Amino acid sequence: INQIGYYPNTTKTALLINLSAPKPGKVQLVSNRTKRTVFETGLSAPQQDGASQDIIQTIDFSKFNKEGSYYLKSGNIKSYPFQIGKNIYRETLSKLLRSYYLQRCGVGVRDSASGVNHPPCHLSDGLIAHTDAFNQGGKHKPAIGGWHDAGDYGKYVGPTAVTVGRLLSLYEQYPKLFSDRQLAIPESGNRRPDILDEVKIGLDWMLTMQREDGAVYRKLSGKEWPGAILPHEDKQTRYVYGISTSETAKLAGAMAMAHRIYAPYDSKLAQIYLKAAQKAWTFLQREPSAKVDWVEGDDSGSGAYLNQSPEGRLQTDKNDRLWAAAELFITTGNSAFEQYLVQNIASWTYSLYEWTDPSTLGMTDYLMLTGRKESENLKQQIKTKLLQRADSLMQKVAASGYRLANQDFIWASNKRAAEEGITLLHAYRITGNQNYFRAAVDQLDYLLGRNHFNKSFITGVGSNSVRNVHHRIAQAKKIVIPGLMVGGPNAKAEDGIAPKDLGLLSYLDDERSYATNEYAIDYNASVIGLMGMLMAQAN
Ligand code: 9MR
Ligand code: ZN
Repeated sequence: INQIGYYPNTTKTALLINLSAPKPGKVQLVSNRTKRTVFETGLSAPQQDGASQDIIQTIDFSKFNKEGSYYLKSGNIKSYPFQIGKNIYRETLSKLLRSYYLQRCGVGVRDSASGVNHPPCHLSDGLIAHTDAFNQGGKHKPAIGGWHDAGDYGKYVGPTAVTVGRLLSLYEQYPKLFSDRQLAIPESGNRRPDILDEVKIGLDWMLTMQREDGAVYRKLSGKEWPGAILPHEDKQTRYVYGISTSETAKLAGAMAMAHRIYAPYDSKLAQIYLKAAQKAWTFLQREPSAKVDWVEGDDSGSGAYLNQSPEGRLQTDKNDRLWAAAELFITTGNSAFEQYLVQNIASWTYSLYEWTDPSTLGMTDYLMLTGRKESENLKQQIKTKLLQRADSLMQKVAASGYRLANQDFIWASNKRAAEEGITLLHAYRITGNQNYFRAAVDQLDYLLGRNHFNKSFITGVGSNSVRNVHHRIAQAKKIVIPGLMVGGPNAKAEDGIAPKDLGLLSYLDDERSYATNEYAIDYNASVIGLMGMLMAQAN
């Protein structure tokens, strides 16, 4: 089951997996309060799921729509309890969002609710790598603040930018999901929605990674991966690596969005964001092809986050530039940016939103936010590509026992499930076709427990959720930090801990499994995006 629950007026399915005969014929939906059966339904014929080899039978209780707390019963098998209700995700959404506060760097975090507790960390960030003798001297580039990327303490412009982009886009589409005092963070009570206070942490750190000429450094980290220590105990020298046109373009996209979204609250700040975006774009005009300053060894103590070919060159930054151009057009109305889109749309494919390619966010924003008649042609092309993508996802969902739109069981497959769900919801919004909506629900059902492991992939959410996340603070403190989504099944299992080559089954709830059981800021952003869009469109 989805361990949180189901909306009253849409699809509700649970799965029975790998039952040995004899299979029970009927399934009862039982009220938790009265212990009475309130609904009875059958089981589908067994279907084998290709990605796991599991034999799956579906329980469909969509017809039942009364709010309340229930469980499912089939012979002597009982499910965890779950809700049917209109507001099932409210608390979970806040939990997911609040995780960013716990990732803050450069400040002390004292949080009794989660047990995260450490003094200010990484206060010397950072030294520009390769400026002179790598270990002595070097130019200082103050870049304190921001969020630790994941279970590690690196800070990276790529994932920060796509995180900010996903969260701001959700806010921009559905501001009513958010409010001041929603997250109990230090800024709560300042009359600005807490989500904007939290996203500002990421934005302001990205500003520090920009050079005077507009170019942006890629990342900030030490040369060695720290052990399971608290962040303030990580005393190694931290370096600023870069410059890259990819990160420069991603910063432009995020800052252009930030300008229009923060303007009603703080016009001075909004101006700073716009200037940063424009400066970045100006730099890109001077550097029309993809370029990165990268030296062997740069990635020794941090994630590579490099869209790199074997020769060490950036493959492309075109999709980053598209995101930037779209957001700059929406923000400024300057037709030069729209022209850039017109020139590049033919070769563009609608793909999955991630740090290697954030272009779909720009294109869907353009679809939603551009009202002019002159834009119809471009919008039509974006729509066509989006719906092609959505229809290919629908085929994957139909062929999958777990009804999964993402069949790439690689690093961060859970994030991919969430992002494909978002694409399906865009298709639903455009067409009104309920099938897309239902398939999007399927993706969240999977993440929240309707899967092989009978486990919710988000800590502290659901009756049986992942606990042993690869996360240095959690490991050092021996705590479970709530509201973190882990990467999930990854057949390559690069950590050598989770089982390899098992598709959907290549996953282990083990803190050593960084390739399947780590959390990252951009994973949470994707599931927040999916959940928030569902919440806004469900009722
Ligand atoms: O999420 C990232 C994934 O897309 C990459 O394939 C993988 C390998 O480079 O790295 C993942 O990001 C990790 C990063 O490298 C370091 N910080 C933790 C991130 C989550 O595991
Ligand atoms: Zn830190």
